[in-house]
Amino acid sequence: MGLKSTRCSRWLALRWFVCAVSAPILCAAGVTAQAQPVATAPAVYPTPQSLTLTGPDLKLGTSLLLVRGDKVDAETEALVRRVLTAAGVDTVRVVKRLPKRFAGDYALIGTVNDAVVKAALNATGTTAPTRAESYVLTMRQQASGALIVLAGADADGLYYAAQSLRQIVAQGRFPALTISDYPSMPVRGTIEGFYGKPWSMAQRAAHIEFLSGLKANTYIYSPKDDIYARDKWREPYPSETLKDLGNLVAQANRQHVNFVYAVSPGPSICYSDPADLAHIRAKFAALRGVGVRSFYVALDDIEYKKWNCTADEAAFGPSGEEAAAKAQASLLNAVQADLAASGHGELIMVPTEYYDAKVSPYKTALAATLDPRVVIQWTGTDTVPPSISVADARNATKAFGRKTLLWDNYPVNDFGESAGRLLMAPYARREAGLSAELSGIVSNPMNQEVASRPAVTGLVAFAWNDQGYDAERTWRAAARDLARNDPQVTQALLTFFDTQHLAPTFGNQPWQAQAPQLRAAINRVRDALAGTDIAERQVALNALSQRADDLANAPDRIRTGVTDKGFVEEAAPWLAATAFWGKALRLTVEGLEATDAQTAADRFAAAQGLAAEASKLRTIPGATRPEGPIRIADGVLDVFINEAPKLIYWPEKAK
Ligand code: LTM
Repeated sequence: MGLKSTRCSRWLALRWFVCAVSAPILCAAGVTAQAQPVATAPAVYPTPQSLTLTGPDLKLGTSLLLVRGDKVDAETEALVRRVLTAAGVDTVRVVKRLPKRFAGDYALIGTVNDAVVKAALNATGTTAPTRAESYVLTMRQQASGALIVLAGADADGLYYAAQSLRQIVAQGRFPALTISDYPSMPVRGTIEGFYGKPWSMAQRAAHIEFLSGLKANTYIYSPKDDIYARDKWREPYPSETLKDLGNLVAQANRQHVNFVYAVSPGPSICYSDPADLAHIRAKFAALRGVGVRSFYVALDDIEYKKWNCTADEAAFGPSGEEAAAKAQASLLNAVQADLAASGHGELIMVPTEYYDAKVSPYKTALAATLDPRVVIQWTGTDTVPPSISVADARNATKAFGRKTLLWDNYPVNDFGESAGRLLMAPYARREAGLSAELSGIVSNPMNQEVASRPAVTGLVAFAWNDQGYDAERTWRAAARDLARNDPQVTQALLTFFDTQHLAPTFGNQPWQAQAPQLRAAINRVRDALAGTDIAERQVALNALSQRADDLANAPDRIRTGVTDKGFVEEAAPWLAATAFWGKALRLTVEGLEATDAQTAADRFAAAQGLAAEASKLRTIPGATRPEGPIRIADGVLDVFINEAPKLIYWPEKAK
């Protein structure tokens, strides 16, 4: 549906709003025709650094004249054209420059190096974007038509301007505004760095496309279970795999996402052996052959207190943390020198001590000997930390001798505490201000690619604009994206996400609580039952009963409403279990509302039967490691269903 078909009803709704809320007296006096619609700010994620409304919404006709700068890439132009089509434009004619006198609608796309862009920015009094990846998007009335200017400081910035335009137009409006935007952190994206079944090439392609829509610029390929990257890292990839990786790289390049390839030689490397350096060179050369320009050496989760070969003892001295750091640095410096000599690309590494920011002999030796151009990753104050503050990052800068790139182990679910869980809470507890101390953040996602998106959306939005980041709003926006803007499907997803809200750490204490919304509804019932106000009791039970129905119905609504079937497949056992638990909760509420002992006992027993059925469901075999029973709002729902019979007392015991 284009803009035009919705404009009339929106206008009427807006006029009603103006009359009812702002000017009832004027409306009563019959002067409604003069009321101006109130323009409102559209939702753009990540939150732009600056968005200013400049007038009432614009109207776009069906034909438009397009001015292109010299080096607009095909992907960006195609995206802008798709957006214009979605906005109801059916004819786009390319012209050389903007006219002196405007008639009709115009769009201009280009970078600040283009004379046409400079002229347009001057004419509209807009400050040109200068920082890397920055852009300006202006939509305004110009004479009788609309003028849309997308100006990037560079090709990336221009692409992001087009992505912002896409998001705005998808909301069915054409607001007059100026967005001036740039990323707070240079690196934003994902590291496919989990244990268990790697993503398929199709999942990776979908993920890269998803990242590009959020102005994220990095995808790091580092699946722990790719044998050619870790266990058998010396062996070359089969040509088919290499070809598939090349296709991904090409897509990533088109969509302004940097594809970084990581090798993990740590389990068996002999640092001093020239043959092993040659193996790394050969691996990277093969990947360079299919278009990769950025490389990574992963040295996490390896033994570093013992050498893998006796030659290393001769080269670096007795084994130990400090010697390991020096050996790693010597290898990485050689690889970095290769990359510098090849004239493009960068090197990233994750060290063996990645899980804290404490100064140690290993980190001190690494900081002192590793080429300062090599980017170092760390995961926070723990492998899965409860929070990350600016002070933590500052400590990491000190310990590693350079600004670090955060590897955020969220929403990854490959460790014991996360068995049976999808991690669907908002991205939270990262302190605003981290952009001053980090070069960026990449998320380690779940094996479930689509289900990872709500968390990744939050992470990349935070990395884009940490000061302007709103965890809850971004989370709801991510649900809306999955629901393709359908409000009921969005609500069903948020109800489901609440049951998967627990985010474990490596210890006993989770860093995000389980099912906060459901817990609040249950606690309200507990409090009401403890009190004497019968009306309040009924209100609380009604609310919980509604919540139970929402839970029971959410799976079907998600199955039919979420168009990305990947989500439905990945979440299948969780959706099945949610339906059971929703019905079990409903029966529990009925038990609490029952007017005789037998009915109450029957309902409680039926609820527990369904809960037992739900508890038998397990994760999809082979999909996640570790596997386990499916958890749905555990510690909240199961506890309440168990305890509910004890919350009321019947004088006659039911049989
Ligand atoms: O976090 C790092 C640097 N390495 C591994 C990851 O591969 C793994 O996915 C996470 C979560 O279990 N933990 C790690 O230690």
